[in-house]
Amino acid sequence: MFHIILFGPPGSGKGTQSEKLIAAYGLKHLSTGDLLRNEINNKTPLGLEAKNLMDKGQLVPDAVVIGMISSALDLNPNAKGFLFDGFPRTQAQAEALDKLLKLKNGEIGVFLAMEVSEEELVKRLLNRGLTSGRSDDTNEQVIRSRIAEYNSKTSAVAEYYKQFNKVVLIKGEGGIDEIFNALCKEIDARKA
Ligand code: B4P
Repeated sequence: MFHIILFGPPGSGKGTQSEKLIAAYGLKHLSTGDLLRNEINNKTPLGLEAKNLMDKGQLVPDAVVIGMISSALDLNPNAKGFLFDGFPRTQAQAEALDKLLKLKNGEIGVFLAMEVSEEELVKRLLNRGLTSGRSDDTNEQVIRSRIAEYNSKTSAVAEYYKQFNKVVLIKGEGGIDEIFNALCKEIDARKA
């Protein structure tokens, strides 16, 4: 089993590239953002709590997202491998993921970190907000809070995986296919 973490700030292309990668490699896509939006759409108590935080650009508590990922892993015992998109976002989440994978005799194969400038991120997300219906994409202040949350809490996750030599930096600006090809090259080099 080969597991991938697709990492980067909000708007860096994680969701966009995940769709292409799962089609190319037959992986099971686990996006904590999608799982949370599903809870919000179903108006569950967890969804109501998450919406409150997401609308302010803040992270949802670690215990909530770790619980969601743990259940998703259990629900997919026959997956060829997982593509983690938007998870882990804190060191506590990273440590929990490593433990969960170890229980299944697995580990992360590669940590792909996409790098995009702040101005490009804001531009992309405001643009997506015109059509996505996502309340966290329509307000520039909220977008900047999400980026600040990434810089203060999430970027350190890359440092955590550097100690295991798993981190590869990918230029996340340019054409979608060009970026996809760069991601595939790194995956193929490690999968073989
Ligand atoms: P997520 O759902 O993970 O969303 P995201 O980071 O905003 O978007 P993503 O990075 O996938 O978007 P993409 O670039 O593909 O998180 C939402 C919220 O959920 C978080 O703020 C947090 O509150 C909460 N949350 C989620 N996971 C959590 C966790 N683990 N712990 C705690 N809280 C958590 O797309 C952006 C736009 O860019 C699109 O319009 C796309 O078309 C465009 N784009 C993509 N690639 C491009 C390119 N190369 N050139 C031009 N445009 C491009």
